[in-house]
Amino acid sequence: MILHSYPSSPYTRKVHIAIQLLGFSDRVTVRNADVSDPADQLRRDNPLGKVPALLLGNGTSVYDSPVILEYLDHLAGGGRIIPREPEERLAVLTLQALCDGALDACLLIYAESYYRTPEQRVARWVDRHAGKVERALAALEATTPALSGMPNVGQIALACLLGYRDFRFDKTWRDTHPRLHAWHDAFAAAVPAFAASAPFDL
Ligand SMILES: N[C@@H](CCC(=O)N[C@@H](CS)C(=O)NCC(=O)O)C(=O)O
Repeated sequence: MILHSYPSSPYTRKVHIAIQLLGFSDRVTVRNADVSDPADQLRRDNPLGKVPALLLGNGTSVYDSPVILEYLDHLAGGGRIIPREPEERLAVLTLQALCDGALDACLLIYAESYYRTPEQRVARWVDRHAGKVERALAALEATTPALSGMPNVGQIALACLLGYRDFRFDKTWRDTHPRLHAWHDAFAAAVPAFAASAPFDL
């Protein structure tokens, strides 16, 4: 399998963590895609031109990160990082959706500062997305998931969300969300793949 990846992408980090947790590192070749290059192989394998995308041995490709994690769980026999039991499964997938949605908002806020000059930036747009992140973190602080055994996709997404806050934003979330702070540090200690996939800019 070939994983179209990028080292600063939090969604790609989710996939790297799952690959390591499930023992698939030897079966996946990682390549860094150039999301800006129309000729990059990424756009052939994912018309959206987004990482992560996983090209399978049979030539089909799988994206986006929740779908790739679902595929990896299936490949590992199922029920490893996505619970089989419907109620638990729904809760875990909803946790993943909340964290991915907060990440989407973080990326939009970052893009506003990356692509636009200070004069072009729209405070109302940034505030709207900052509100999503704020509400998501407040909800997560109130219902921090228990951590024991194999992490599930919701917990993986939560770790990547908090890691992305550390990477692209200030670290004030740690002071304002003490339970999430403790949870993040416990996850980092329990899951070596988290530190191994720490984001960086190329
Ligand atoms: N919902 C997608 C989001 C993927 C995504 O937004 N990836 C970003 C990198 S962090 C990307 O490839 N952006 C390039 C672009 O949109 O052109 C997922 O979970 O995989």
